Amino acid sequence: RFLSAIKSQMDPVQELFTYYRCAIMEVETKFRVLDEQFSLQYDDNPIESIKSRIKSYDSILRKLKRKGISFDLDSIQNEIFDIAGIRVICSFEKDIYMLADYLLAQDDITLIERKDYIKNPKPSGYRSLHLIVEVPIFLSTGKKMMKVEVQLRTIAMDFWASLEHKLRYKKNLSPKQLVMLSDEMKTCADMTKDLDRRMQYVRDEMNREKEC
Ligand code: 0O2
Repeated sequence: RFLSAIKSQMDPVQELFTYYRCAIMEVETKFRVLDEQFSLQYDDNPIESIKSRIKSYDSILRKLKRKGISFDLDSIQNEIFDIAGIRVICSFEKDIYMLADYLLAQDDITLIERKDYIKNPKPSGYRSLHLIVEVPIFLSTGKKMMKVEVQLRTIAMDFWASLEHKLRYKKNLSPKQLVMLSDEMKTCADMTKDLDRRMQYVRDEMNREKEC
């Protein structure tokens, strides 16, 4: 009886997770279509790679607790916007803004929130463009609107964020080591910013030469 009680609670959650997976498929396809089109038209792929994930159940519970929100399906859908997450990795910073503009111009996409941590990096040094969008998924029962978080970054920003994310969860560091390594990561963040700017410059110059 205990198991069936848990199962009856889990089933609606599993159903919701399935809808989020469908929403990821929809948005991911939109990015893949744009990448294909650019490849055909300009012989250039703006997207280096795409990573998608559904937020783990534990991580959702932790976030609800942190925000002081009770656990129910409505709260999950209305308060947690990053259950479905897509990370789009580009080589160049300008491509991030171009892809974001093309995605948001599509008439079935609604922008809920935009956070530009490239123009306004976080104190940690974190840079990425975050978009919370709403996208319809079409089920046998009708249309359902789902929220998806899109994180757009360059390869350099992603490289930095992956290591910094690991640093956050390292438990065996002394406070002194943590401060020292966080400072080092801030220096690395400045270096990735400079690298992105210089790589963009080289690409712009190459394209200008092509046009002449
Ligand atoms: P995971 O495991 O990456 O999914 P909100 O969602 O608005 O309630 P918040 O924290 O203000 O809460 O959202 P924010 O900062 O716009 O985006 C949160 C996500 O961005 C994080 O997800 C990270 O993926 C990424 N992020 C934000 N700041 C940093 C940072 O300083 N370093 C790194 N490495 N990543 C960052 P989660 O929830 O941490 O989990």
